[in-house]
Amino acid sequence: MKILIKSIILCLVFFVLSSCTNKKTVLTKRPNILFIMSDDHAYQAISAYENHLIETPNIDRIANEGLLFSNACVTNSICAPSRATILTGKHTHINGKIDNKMPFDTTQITFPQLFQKAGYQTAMFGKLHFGNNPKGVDEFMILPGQGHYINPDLITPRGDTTITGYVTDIITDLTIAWLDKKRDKNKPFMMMYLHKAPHRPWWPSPDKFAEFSRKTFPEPESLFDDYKDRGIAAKTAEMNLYRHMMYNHDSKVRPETIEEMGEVSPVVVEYKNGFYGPYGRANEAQKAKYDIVLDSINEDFKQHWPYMSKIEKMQWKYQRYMQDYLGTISSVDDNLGRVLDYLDESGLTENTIVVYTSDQGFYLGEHGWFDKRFVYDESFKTPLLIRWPNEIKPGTTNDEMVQNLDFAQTFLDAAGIAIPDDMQGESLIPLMKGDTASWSRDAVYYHYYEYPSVHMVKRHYAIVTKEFKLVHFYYDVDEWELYDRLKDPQEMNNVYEDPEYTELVKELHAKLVEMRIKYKDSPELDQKYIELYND
Ligand code: SGN
Ligand code: CA
Repeated sequence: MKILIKSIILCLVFFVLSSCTNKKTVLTKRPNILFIMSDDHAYQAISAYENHLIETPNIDRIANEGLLFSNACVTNSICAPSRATILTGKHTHINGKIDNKMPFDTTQITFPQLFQKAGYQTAMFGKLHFGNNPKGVDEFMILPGQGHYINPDLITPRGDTTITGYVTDIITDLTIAWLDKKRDKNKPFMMMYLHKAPHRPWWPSPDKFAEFSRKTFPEPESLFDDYKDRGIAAKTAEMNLYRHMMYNHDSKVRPETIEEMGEVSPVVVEYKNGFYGPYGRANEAQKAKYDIVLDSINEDFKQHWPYMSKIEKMQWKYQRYMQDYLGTISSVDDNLGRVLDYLDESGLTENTIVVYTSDQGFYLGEHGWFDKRFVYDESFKTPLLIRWPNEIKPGTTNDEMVQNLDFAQTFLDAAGIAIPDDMQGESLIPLMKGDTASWSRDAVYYHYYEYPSVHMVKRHYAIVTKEFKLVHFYYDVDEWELYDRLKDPQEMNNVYEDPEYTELVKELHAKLVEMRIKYKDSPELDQKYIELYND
């Protein structure tokens, strides 16, 4: 009898304990998601990818403690379309946000709405650059449009406000404050922490401006590319450092210096009348700090520019560009460190998926360019680093063709939320857990539209595998390009007409047709978007 009672009690204790544990498992199982995205951050400027330009120890931490995707890419290498793809899990020809100008149909479902509905707490801080306020977020403070580096204005559900300081620090302060003080600690969260940096015109904080303006950076091999073995699109794009990068707006030569020196070109003419980009927003104390560095840049320019050859001008602009671009990234990295430390200190690290990415890549002087848009690697690829303790093996790398198209499904899958049937990507969870065998995708689809427009990159679509890239510039030209990604990683030779590749070209053409059908793109849609754009 005693034994029976004892076992009943034991059973009861076990039952109570196990039901408690179960409950706890259910609660803690739903992971938090911290989605971190910067704007125009090239993978060449993350030391986990390449370390010839900058050390980014905090971004690298995500890869060291998690996974780095070496072939991550976007569907359309420009800001708002990339964001629309991320939010909807659909290609831009389906969600309609084909370029930065076309409005987004806000009746479409975006993934934060699904998280909110599923009981997640949702928040967004920083640069959305989408044309609309976000849906499905409990709390947001976003920059209007491109936003400002200095003393940024912010849109909030309670009205607009302006905060004094440097944008990257401010976005981080807001993010940490929400995590620490405002969220309901009994619920999982999905947080979007979105940087403006390192977007043009690349304005660092005063201390990084001082630090980085003293550095010299190695030049890329293709800085003086003459686009000889490429098509018309590469030859006519307006993003060459020598020809199109502005001395005042981009390189921070003062309008007064330009006035004084006479024929300095190219410059943005209206800046001559006193307005000077982010500097114009700075208060006197901030200006005083920037002035110290601006004085020395301008002095150097006055002394050397009149005697510089074309090559030296290109080199001078490249150094100025890298100093400022990388200076802004150094702030992103420091601030990310603050967030990762906060997760550690508050015990959130273990159950939080941390994702670092950019809305697309960027040219850092490769092919003589800045900006993005092309399907050529530096802007087609985007950084993607993910940490998920106990699920992702630390220090792993994956080279599958994954896209920003996959993010929504990945996050929903991780949270156990049903994935809408019409999303067009795939969950990356199997790859994140090391299961490459079940991954069947061997090619991705790309389509860029915004033309004619700033930088004049012609419309094109493409199919890209790990080995090859077949591209069609189809708008006011009809040109095909093929790159052998393994033999020619810098994409200097279009081998479309090379007889050695005839068979492969045929195969890729057929595959591209299949792919356009699979993703529901078509010549009719191409035409529709040309007409809408020209309206
Ligand atoms: C601005 C930039 C361009 C940039 C576009 C789109 N010029 O027009 O260089 O390509 O934004 O960028 S600037 O003089 O205003 O800096 S995107 O990230 O929004 O797509
Ligand atoms: Ca961008």
